[in-house]
Amino acid sequence: MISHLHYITQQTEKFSHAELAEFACSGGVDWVQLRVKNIPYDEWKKIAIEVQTVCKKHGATFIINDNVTLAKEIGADGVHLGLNDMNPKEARNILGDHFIIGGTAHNLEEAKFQIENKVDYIGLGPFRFTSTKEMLSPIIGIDGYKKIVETFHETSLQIPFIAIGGIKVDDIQSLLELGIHGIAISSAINLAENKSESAEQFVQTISKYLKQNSQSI
Ligand code: TZP
Ligand code: MG
Repeated sequence: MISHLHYITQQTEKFSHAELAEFACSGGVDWVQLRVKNIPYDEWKKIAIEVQTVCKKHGATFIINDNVTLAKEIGADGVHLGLNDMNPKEARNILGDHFIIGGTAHNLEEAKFQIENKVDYIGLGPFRFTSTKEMLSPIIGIDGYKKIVETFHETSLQIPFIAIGGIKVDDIQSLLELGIHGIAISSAINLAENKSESAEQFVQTISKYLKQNSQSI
């Protein structure tokens, strides 16, 4: 089951990835993606094991960004792959059927590509501008999501879409109403004054929406 709320870690001046994951999971987050850039494999592995420990304690799903080898080595629950990372089919050959493989898409064509490559979910973004990611692709916006979701509804290609990029609590309803499966957030928790409380707000808002629309989180 792909969670409706994906939390993405970030190195901040004050807190480690594991500390931030702990705040998020204490607020009820049940899916954590470790997002680390430009560090040596051994350091990455150390951080990954710390975050994995937090996830295990809370029963949260643990996804590693970019690195299939590391996900396999430490037994993460899955990987998230961008378009410049390993091809999802190759990753599936290495990881087998029990790992979750997510892929990034910025538009309709890339979403089709990811579905053809048999990813389990698509991180589709950016919803709006965010400074969390460098070299940001063009903003999709609510109208862009609507078009993409509608196009897929008319086809046999079905996949959980996770909206990402600058998402706030107030965006949840309008995104889920379109048929978007869930959202991914980073700075809304990592840069919040009270991180667990912010996480809790996202969890509760999504849960309330899904209850009203008779799905379970
Ligand atoms: N891809 C697009 S935005 C983003 C990634 C990994 C980071 C999350 O953005 P935000 O605004 O911090 O939630
Ligand atoms: Mg990547």
